[in-house]
Amino acid sequence: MHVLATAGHVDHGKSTLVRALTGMEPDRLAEERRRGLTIELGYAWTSLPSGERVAFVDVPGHERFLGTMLAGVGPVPAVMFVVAADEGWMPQSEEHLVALRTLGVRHGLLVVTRADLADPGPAAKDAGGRLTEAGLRTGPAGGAVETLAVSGRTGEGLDALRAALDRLVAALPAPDPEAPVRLWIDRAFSVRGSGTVVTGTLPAGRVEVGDELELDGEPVRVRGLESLKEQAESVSGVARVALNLRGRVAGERGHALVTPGAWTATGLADVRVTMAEGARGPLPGRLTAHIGSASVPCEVRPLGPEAARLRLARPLPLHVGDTLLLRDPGRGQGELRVLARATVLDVRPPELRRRGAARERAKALAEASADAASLLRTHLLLRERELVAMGSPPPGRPVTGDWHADPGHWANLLARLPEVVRRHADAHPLEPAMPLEAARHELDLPDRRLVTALVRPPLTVADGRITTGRTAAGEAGLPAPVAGAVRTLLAGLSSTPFQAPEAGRLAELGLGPREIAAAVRAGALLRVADGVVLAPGADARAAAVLARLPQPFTVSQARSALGTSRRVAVPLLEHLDRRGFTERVDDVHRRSV
Ligand SMILES: Nc1nc2c(ncn2[C@@H]2O[C@H](COP(=O)(O)OP(=O)(O)O)[C@@H](O)[C@H]2O)c(=O)[nH]1
Ligand SMILES: [Mg+2]
Repeated sequence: MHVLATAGHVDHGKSTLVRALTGMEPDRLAEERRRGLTIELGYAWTSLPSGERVAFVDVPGHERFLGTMLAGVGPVPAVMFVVAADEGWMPQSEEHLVALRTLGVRHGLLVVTRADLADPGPAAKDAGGRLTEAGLRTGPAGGAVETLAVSGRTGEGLDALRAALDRLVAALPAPDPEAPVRLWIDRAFSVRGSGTVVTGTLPAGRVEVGDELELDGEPVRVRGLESLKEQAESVSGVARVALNLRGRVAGERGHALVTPGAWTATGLADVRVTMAEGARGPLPGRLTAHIGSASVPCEVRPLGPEAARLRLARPLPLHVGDTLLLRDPGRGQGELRVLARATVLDVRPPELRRRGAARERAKALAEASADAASLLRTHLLLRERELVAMGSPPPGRPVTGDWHADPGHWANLLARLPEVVRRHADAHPLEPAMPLEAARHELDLPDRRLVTALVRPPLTVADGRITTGRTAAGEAGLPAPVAGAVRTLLAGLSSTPFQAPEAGRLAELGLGPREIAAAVRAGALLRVADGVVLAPGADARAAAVLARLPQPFTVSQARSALGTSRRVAVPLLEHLDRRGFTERVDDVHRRSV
């Protein structure tokens, strides 16, 4: 199936033409029929000579309904542009063409209607030239727009138009059936007994009965599916679809049903602004942004000559590369209201707090494309699913897990890590190996796995810490000053192995509680109590001395046999009890075990 929208000035014969082609009535409202004026979007369909089915979204041409016209054209890939032979090019012909050009609609054909009332030649020549100039074409790329003269009244020219429509749809690019779904709702209503029904033009992707989609962040289940009034189990874009949704769903025009996780719902977007043909800047600060069937008030913050930040009145599901049309709802009659195209470059723009941040951002945006490489340049590190939700498939391989990195940023991190680890080692000589978490914090990384991925020889990771790889094994991993102090202390203990040095002596050697703890961890000292340290193995030697005493013995006997003070003897004996070298007999006696 293919979906085409109509376009053109009011009363030029759009609805009459759709009626003549399809036998269906696009103007469904009583008011529309009474006034002979399209107010709402109309829907009708038919089969072309080739058998291809084509559905029309018939739009209003009246200038008051430009918003509705844009909602109809927004999700549609091609147009049937209508100009009346007896009136020729008119203001809304111009406005619609500017809108199509701004939205990037490339495919279409020109129908000069009311050919029974006037010679279609002059209108065809004039309008044909304008459409071709606007880049519209009917056939393959590089071709021109085809022009057909018809009369909706006599039926003249309709067969030729049907053949031309076949040529038009044959040249339309085939949409990707695997694309994520974004179905802009153009109608929503409740059907008694079957919940909510929403309709729209599905531009790409596939919807199936039973699918779970999201509407404004809420999950919704597709209970039933119709396309052109026929029930279906599954429909691929491009197609007109009607979805029956389970439960009471607050769907309305301008909101979209989307594949969960595949879009970024955002109220803030950084964009490249391209002024519409004939529009002049600077842009007013308040405009209406149109995309799909949505029209949302927005604030425009200019950042640079072509860059701006849009703050939308409500979040929309966007991808980078999306095109928004910016319109001035306040303009009066005869003035061009379509002002600019905004190409989305970032859907999660960074805050601009620092002085000069806006100027820097404008520079970055000027060089940005709507792709993952540009997103990574701004965001530095992104997970695969974030890139997907932003609308850019990940480039190349992840740096670790599902993380993708800007190559420049990653190289910079690789260069910084050894320095960070070295600084940590210098600041923490007793525990020189840097915890991964500390390195993560220091490098401001969102995931510890990224730190691990940055470790390159001579750095190594063990037990959740990064070592510089320069610690000498001979000193049991102790920094040189501590190792030296320990050596001095042990030398002093060699002749009097149980005379643990006093606190003053330890301080003199620079051995505070942390240095002692490190030396004990390294196996260079034996700590029997707070502030009481001996050489490693001193406890076994003490046990041997005590075993030669008459059993049981008192603390006092032990103290003199060991040649030390009570300050050392009492905790040393308790230590020996704990180690199982000695045991208590009563309150005053112990014996060797
Ligand atoms: N004579 C003649 N009148 C036409 C033709 N097409 C449309 N009209 C008339 O022009 C008026 C506007 O047509 P309509 O289809 O509503 O225009 P729209 O506003 O572009 O949808 C109606 O009165 C139609 O009957 C045509 O080919 N020949
Ligand atoms: Mg009409």
